[in-house]
Amino acid sequence: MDERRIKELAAEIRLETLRVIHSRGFGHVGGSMDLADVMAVLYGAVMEYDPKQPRWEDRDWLVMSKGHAGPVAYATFGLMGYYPKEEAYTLNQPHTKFPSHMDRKLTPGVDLTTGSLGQGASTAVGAALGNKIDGRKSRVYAILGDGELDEGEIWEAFHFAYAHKLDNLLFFVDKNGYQLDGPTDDILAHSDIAAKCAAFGLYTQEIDGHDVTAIYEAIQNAQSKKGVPSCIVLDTIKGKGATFAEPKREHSSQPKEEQWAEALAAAEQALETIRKA
Ligand SMILES: Cc1ncc(C[n+]2csc(CCOP(=O)(O)OP(=O)(O)O)c2C)c(N)n1
Repeated sequence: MDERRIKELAAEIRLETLRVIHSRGFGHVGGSMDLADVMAVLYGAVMEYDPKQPRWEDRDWLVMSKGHAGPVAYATFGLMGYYPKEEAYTLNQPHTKFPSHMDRKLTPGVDLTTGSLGQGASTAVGAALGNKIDGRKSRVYAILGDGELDEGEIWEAFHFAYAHKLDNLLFFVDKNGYQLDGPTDDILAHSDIAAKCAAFGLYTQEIDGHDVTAIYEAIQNAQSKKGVPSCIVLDTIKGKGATFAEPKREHSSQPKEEQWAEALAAAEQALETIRKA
């Protein structure tokens, strides 16, 4: 992996994610911005896909089970060439192809529809099982939120994935410590998430979710394990890189125009700094 390029891509994704949400004026900044690094590694260095053929049968799949993180996916897909990135500056407008939650029938690059938390884990399991039955090498990557783990369906999906030895399936848990109503520990504490995932039979690692090299190496390590599904718990900061959202770990934000200007300028600066390094 070209670490410098992937860090640059992550900064591009952060800037683009802000631009996408800015086009609507408000939205799910927190849980989108914290995924820029894992999206950069997946789309810049790991996944097999063809932006000109989004439904290519041998592609790897992404299931954004926390479907409210649509903006970071739309930014990534635009940057990777699925469509001109400016098309996503219609976020959640009437007749847009870019709804706030992700819809496989509307947006090129979206493999499965999500938004009702928990369901993405099950559909990811189905996609991984289907690819195995069809003899495809395709891998399925599913991104879950730590608040989303409150859904019992997630644990059923883990159980099924283990029992069916789905080693073509990798779950990420975005452990940012917050959900919609506040800190995850105050709402339904999970204790040690990685230990729980491991107890369900997933080969589990926990890493800094903003360290692109650690993410890449953990994915390689996971993929070397045969006969077992994997999980990577990403320790992240909700709102990472959005000046108005990060300090308060905001879930959704509706900043004033001057706050948008400050955030966009900071994200541009962060990108410039990486480009000049
Ligand atoms: C089944 C279901 N219940 C409730 C919601 C409303 N909701 C949207 S986002 C959210 C919080 C999710 O928290 P988390 O998974 O930690 O996401 P993150 O903090 O990473 O954005 C909730 C409760 C939903 N989308 N689906």
